[in-house]
Amino acid sequence: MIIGIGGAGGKIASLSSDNNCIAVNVSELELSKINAKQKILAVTHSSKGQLRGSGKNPKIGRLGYQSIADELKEKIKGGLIFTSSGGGTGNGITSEILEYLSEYEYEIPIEDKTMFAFILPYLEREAGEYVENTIDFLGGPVSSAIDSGNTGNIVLFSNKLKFEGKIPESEYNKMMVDSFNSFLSVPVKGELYQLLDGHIDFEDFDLYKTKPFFNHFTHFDWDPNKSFQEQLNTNLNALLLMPERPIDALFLLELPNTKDISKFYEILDYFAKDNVSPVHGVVLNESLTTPHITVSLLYSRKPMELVNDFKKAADQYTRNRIKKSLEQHVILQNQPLDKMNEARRLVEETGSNSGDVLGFLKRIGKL
Ligand SMILES: Nc1nc2c(ncn2[C@@H]2O[C@H](COP(=O)(O)OP(=O)(O)OP(=O)(O)O)[C@@H](O)[C@H]2O)c(=O)[nH]1
Ligand SMILES: [Mg+2]
Repeated sequence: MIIGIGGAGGKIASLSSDNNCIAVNVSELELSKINAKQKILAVTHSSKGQLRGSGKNPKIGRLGYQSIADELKEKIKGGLIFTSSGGGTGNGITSEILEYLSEYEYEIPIEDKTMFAFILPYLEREAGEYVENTIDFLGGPVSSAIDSGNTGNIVLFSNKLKFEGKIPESEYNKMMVDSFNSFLSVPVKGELYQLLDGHIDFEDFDLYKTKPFFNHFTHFDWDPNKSFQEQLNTNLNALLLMPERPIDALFLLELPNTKDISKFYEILDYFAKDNVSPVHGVVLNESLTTPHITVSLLYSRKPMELVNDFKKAADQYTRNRIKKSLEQHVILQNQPLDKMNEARRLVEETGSNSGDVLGFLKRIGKL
């Protein structure tokens, strides 16, 4: 199930599921504006918060979580959560969920893992509170959840392009959803079209989605006669934060004919430099005129690096206030990554997953 938490989360979840989602908010007013299959109102014990939201204060979101914790813990299993990182409601409630997952005593079954998509603010144009809340969120609950290995993929959307490109909110939300759908359509295409090489099915894709790393996905027309590295670098997804060197990858190559088929080995060569053997499929899609590739890179970041990525995405914009907040997080910098690698190995060893991705994709619509 797709769950949207807070203002941005609710709008984007609703759009990506054709209104077939769960919207969560402390604000009755915001909930009333969203089309969703189910609406969950969290109780804040403050009449202002109940009507208007947390007022950029994650503590209010966290308080609200207490009233809906048991219900949410069930609903998030095997689902996808959208939330912004800057406001009070989405940040507060999702922080509690991430902390619950981080501290969970048992191993979370693969089919119950939750995927997350966060919408980060643009430093240069958005309110200071949004920025500070995001730094606390990335450096705290997000990094401990990643370290615990108990989440699925985490997608880091940024509002940078929205502000720089002066793109209306509804259009930008649609761009984000379309981009996500192109990644989610990989196993559908893998089943739909004639397979020429490699193999991608729903089970492979499900397993990939449950790995506890950041996911950067993109898609572009592929020129078999040009360097893959260059093409990838110029076609990274401008809606997402930049990725690091991948620790895992997946791609689906659609060819209009079988002429250049052996060129796909060069893509494997590119990933081999990082000791990555991507899950991949090469299919025949005769409706195309040029080859098209959908690629996903999984990468891991330490908390401080994550916060730095966020800063870098906003063109190294510095403010004393931000620097101060960053300094408070320096202590987290040396957290070992071993736990993550161990989690990764465990995930890889536990084999395939039988979650209902097709149903999931149908709910998202457009596929
Ligand atoms: N891309 C995008 N960003 C949005 C949208 N709505 C809000 N945001 C961003 O989300 C952040 C604000 O968070 P909201 O989701 O509105 O806040 P909330 O979780 O409802 O929390 P409170 O309103 O403080 O209770 C800012 O960075 C906004 O730019 C949207 O529809 N699309
Ligand atoms: Mg709100």
